[in-house]
Amino acid sequence: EDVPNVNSVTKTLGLNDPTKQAILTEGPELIKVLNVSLADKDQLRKINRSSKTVRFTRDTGMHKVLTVDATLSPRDPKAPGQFGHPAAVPDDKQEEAKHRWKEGNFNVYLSDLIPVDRAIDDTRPAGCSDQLVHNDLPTTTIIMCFVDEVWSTLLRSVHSVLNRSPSHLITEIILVDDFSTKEYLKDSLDKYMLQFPKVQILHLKERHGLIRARLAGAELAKGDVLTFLDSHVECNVGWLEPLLERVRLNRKKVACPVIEVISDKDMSYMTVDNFQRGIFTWPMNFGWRQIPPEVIEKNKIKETDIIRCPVMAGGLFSIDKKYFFELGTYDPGLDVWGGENMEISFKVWMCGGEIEIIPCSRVGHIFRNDNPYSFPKDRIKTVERNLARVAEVWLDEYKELFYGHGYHLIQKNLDVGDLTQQIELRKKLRCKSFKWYLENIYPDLEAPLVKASGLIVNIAMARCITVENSTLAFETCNVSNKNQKFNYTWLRLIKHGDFCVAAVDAKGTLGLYPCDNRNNSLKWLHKSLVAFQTELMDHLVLEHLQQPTCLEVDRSHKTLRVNACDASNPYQKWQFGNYYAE
Ligand code: UD2
Ligand code: MN
Repeated sequence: EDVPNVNSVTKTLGLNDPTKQAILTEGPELIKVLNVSLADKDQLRKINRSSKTVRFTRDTGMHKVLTVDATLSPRDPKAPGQFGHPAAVPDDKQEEAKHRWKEGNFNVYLSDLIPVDRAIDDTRPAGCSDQLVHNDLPTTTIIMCFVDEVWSTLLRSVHSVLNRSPSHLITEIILVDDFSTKEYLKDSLDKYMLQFPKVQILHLKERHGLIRARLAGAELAKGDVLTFLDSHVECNVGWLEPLLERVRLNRKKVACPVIEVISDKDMSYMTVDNFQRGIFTWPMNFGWRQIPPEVIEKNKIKETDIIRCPVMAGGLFSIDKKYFFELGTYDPGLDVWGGENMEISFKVWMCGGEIEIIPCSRVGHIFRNDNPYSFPKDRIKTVERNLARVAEVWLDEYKELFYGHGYHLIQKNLDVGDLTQQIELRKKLRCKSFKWYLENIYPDLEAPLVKASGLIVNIAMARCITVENSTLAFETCNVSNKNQKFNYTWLRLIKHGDFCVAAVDAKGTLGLYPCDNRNNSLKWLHKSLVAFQTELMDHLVLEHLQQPTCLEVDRSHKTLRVNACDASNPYQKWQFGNYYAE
């Protein structure tokens, strides 16, 4: 019993989808199930009269991804940059263009020259336009936060959403102005956006930083799904439905588009290589890594196949709103910029979700060499502090790798602030361990818990350091002797169980001390490329002392002690049994 069309009633019922099933019930009794396209008021009235309650449930049918693109026949096909082609600065405007670069750290002059609603090529892999998505996709709120964004670029971002998204799926577009200083981002922006009822602008009263600015937007969102975007993007045709389809499939899937490149120099829209995963290297630097060709071949991975990612880039993704709040959103203690992509990625994976790149969804982004806005505090310190918060909450024992690779972080004595709530949250959500994450989600990351281990052999004498009744001796090496086994940690301790090798008195006698990561007198420099003297690479250097002091064997007594370092003295050269990293 198909019923044709009605929209206004959908609204009174608080439903956004044009096609639903009407389930007619009387008390608990099911009377009838109808497929209704809710555009026909009369039909709806009839239904309402004939039953006590009208309940609407999912229409589980599917349709081909909609090719919504209001820019397909552009008003001005000859305009610069049209169709995503490169634009050029006229000769007599070179100076001006150069001058304006710093307004956004990209070619602002050209951005202003090209249409705010330009057309771009459909860069989706073959097959994407034939894919099916469900009729009852969840709705989404677009959240775009910005600080001092370039006018034309911000507008182009908004127009690309409006022009290339099925409007029934967009509940609203929330622009969060993170306390911009530019005048045009106040009244003029508000005025301009009046023509688009779906666009709301939230002007923050103080600088929140992108993390808390996104959260301010999320608090207002009414859609089922949150879709975050940067404020200098161009959404390509068919970008939205494939993202929402994944979230509909499983509300714990976090869906990211392929991020394409809008050239900072000529504003051209460029596609990127397929098969890229979001990854990180120590100390938590985000990067892209191509899936190796042999893996693609062996597993017959297609260009349109979804790619699971250890981490996301950060800027562009769709997440179920309820799930985002269940996860405790972002750590609101993260400041300004950076690290939040690591946090949300670890949180999602370790607490039951998944992060995916959806190749049929493509969004261009202007990558810039430097942030075009100011940081309230030192930029580097801000990012390091954010990352350290993430490491402290999510990395478990692996946080030593983070600090070991960013060793200066420890020396700086970073104040990461209060973490109790974040740690509580992780417990409450019963999230898995970082070890689980490494083994299951990112097995190709090298993450040895220690830098070196095993015997500590003296090169000149081929004898080994040995623990004897809680003191240290020097004996014939024997790989099966447990008393000769040590770990050299990322934090530069030489550990034997819970005890650490140390110089125990002023004479330089060697002994064991209870380990303590904060005790600098327990730290030895060894085989570290970043060490202060490369010729001492094979030495074990006590780094807390003014004068480099090295572990050595006293030739006559064959005992251990520390002494002034001497690069050519083989009695000061040591080798561990195994090395796991540089
Ligand atoms: C990437 C992400 C970005 C974010 C960042 C790490 C992409 C494409 N971009 O760097 O979204 O995850 O890594 O934190 O994945 N903004 C504010 N307030 C601020 C600072 C920035 O609102 O205090 C806005 C800014 O205007 C922009 C967005 O936040 O729209 C992201 O900043 P970005 O473009 O400088 O970051 P990006 O792309 O270098
Ligand atoms: Mn950006």
